[in-house]
Amino acid sequence: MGGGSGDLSPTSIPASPSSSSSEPLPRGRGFADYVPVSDGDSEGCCICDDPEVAALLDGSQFQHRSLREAKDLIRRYKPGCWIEGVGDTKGGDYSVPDTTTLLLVGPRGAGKSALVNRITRVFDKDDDPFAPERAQVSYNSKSNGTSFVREYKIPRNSNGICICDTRSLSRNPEKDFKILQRWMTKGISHGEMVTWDTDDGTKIKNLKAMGRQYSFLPCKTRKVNFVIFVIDGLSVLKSIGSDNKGYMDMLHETFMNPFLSFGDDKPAVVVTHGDRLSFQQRSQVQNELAETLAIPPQQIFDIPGSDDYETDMVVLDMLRYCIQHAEQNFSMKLNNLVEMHGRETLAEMMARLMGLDAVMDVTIVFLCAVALLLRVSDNLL
Ligand SMILES: Nc1nc2c(ncn2[C@@H]2O[C@H](COP(=O)(O)OP(=O)(O)O)[C@@H](O)[C@H]2O)c(=O)[nH]1
Ligand SMILES: [Mg+2]
Repeated sequence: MGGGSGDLSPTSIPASPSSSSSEPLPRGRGFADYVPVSDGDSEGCCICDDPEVAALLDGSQFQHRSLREAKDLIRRYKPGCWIEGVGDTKGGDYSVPDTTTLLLVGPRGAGKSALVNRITRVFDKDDDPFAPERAQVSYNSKSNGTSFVREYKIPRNSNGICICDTRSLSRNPEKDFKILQRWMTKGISHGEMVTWDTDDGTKIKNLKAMGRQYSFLPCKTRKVNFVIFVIDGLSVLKSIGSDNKGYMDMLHETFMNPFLSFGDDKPAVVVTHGDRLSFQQRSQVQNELAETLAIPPQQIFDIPGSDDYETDMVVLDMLRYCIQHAEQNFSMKLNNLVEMHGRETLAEMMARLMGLDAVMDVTIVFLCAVALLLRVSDNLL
């Protein structure tokens, strides 16, 4: 519980090295708000010969430290360690998966696969700066895009978090609903071929040939624990400026699909292509999405393709948000449910028996009265 964030404390947002080119968007409290607390001794210290202390007082060092701490928080993550028990429950009462699974959903070209690479890059910078990209990103509109479900562990070779990249939504939300419902209720597995009703015979034949290596070895089916809804900010901006509201309507209809929500928890929204928009345009897109999807701006994460401190922080902030919400929605263990419901059922049965008791008492009194009356009437006759 608490995710080990106890050693972090909120202070002001450190200045971004890229703030001149892309100012941070107005956001809620996130990782970027967390920097190590100074012990107070440094205040008033004007001359400092100790290079370590000097480095700490230097703003860029603060940035590195806060980024490192945010990364460490995700690296240390194990499913179940951020559960906040509710009612009388505690961590052990929940059915915790071996890996917390996040599902990427979004229209074609929104940047789902690019997002997998962007997230991986945040950790690769420390682990293997020359590691190749993992997900196949579409180069242009001729590309097939992603047609098979692929899971990616975050960071590479770890076990805590798994992100599932999927085929893009079609332009027909009703067709998407069927497959989304299946993933959200029955689970999703690596290598699964995703077809739409609109795919013709040739397309399906080609997909089968492309996915031949997955055919005979079905991978583990994972329960989806939270959803990341990816949206291309550029398309939103174009839609705002035009009379055709088809794109926004499609986003709204899909986002509101009840199967994508966990109780009241709607998916986290990631906005891509921010590097191709000005600061004002990014704010405009964020406001429009908050309005259309009826979610607070804090649930919208503006993650452009750019590779800078600010972007890394938002990536980590988004991961933390998703994991926290996934953990809040882990289901309870069956034996706990049986135990809890068993207790309730027992109490209910007892109450009924007590009720029966009263009925029995009344019946006995009634029968005694009848017997008495019969005897009295016998004597009289
Ligand atoms: N400039 C820019 N291009 C992006 C960004 N995200 C994705 N792209 C590009 O958009 C195209 C579609 O991305 P892709 O990840 O394949 O979309 P998907 O269909 O949702 O998986 C690719 O050419 C990406 O390089 C971004 O944030 N900024
Ligand atoms: Mg893709």
